[in-house]
Amino acid sequence: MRVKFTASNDGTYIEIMPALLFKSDSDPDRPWAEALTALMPELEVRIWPELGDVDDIEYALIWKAPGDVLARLPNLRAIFSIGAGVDHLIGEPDLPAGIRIIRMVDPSLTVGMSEYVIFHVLRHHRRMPEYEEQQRHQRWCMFPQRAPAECRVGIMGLGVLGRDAADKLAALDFAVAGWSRSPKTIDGVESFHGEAQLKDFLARTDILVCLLPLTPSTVGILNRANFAALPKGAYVINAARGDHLIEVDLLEALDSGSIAGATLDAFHTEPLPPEHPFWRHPRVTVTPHVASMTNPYTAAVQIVDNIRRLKQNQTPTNIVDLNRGY
Ligand code: NDP
Ligand code: OXD
Repeated sequence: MRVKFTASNDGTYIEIMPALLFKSDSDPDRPWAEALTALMPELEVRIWPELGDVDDIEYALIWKAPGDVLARLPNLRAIFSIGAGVDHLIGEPDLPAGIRIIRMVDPSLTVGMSEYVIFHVLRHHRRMPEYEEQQRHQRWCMFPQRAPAECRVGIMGLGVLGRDAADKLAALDFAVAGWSRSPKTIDGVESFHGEAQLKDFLARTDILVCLLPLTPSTVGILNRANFAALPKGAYVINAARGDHLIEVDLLEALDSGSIAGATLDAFHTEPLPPEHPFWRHPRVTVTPHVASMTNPYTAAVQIVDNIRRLKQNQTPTNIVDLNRGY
């Protein structure tokens, strides 16, 4: 790390903080600059494309920045992802080698995701789309209601987000299981792991929730073979990435009745093109990649904490393992 000093008013020398570059086409820059400098007033936040002297920039906070933007920063030490997912970075061909990538772990992002998952699980479980359809026809008909303990929710991915959603659904009395790469022991949640246990996990799942990172081993995991392993009439919630889903396989499974319906928050092409069949499908609920959103005012805490760690040559938290891809 380079340390620069400047003369202060009282004649002493104070250290100049390196700068952080912010770049995102979808997140407003002002709240981020405000939130970061409230916690670390000496941090200079530069907003793309105003790079200034690139030698000063040691940190980048980004969402979907082309790798060549980062390759222009000779003294870059860490890249902070505005989102929990880092697939937007890892696939970048010009990403400078050897720079640590730090993913977003933020309490309000976690709460927001659990809220989304619980809402869509309950909406399906309590048959709300059917009651809404009835209301449109002034029809009064009571459907049988299953207890939550009879409804088996299966969460793919038991990381920061999947674990929180699993705990909260279990507290609501749902029969919850999770599937991850490594085994887990979680009170009230049945744990499955690895390729070998995937089919058993799917076979016991009435509502499948995808909260996996997008990596070469999870791309296309919501596919025909895995839909066929679910009980007939299962429901699918994809709150992770569009490329987890083979869209035509879902449309086929919906048409055949093997899948009863789906809530989809992320898509292969975003925004979802107007002609896409998901928009008009009666059993598909579309949300525009809003399952959970990073709140700058809470998320800035971990970024500033990690900048402090880096300055003190300590290991930052939430570093992405580039071999695993998450
Ligand atoms: P984590 O890295 O904390 O957790 C990932 C989980 O997935 C871990 O349990 C991991 O297993 C498991 N996993 C990874 N690869 C495999 C595999 N091949 N087979 C089985 N399990 C696997 O991620 P988060 O919980 O923080 O976030 C998950 C994803 O949610 C993000 O990557 C992002 O894409 C998405 N997201 C979407 C948002 C939206 O608004 N739509 C908002 C925020 C996030 P193990 O525990 O064994 O390592
Ligand atoms: C994320 C997202 O990864 O918002 O955080 O998609």
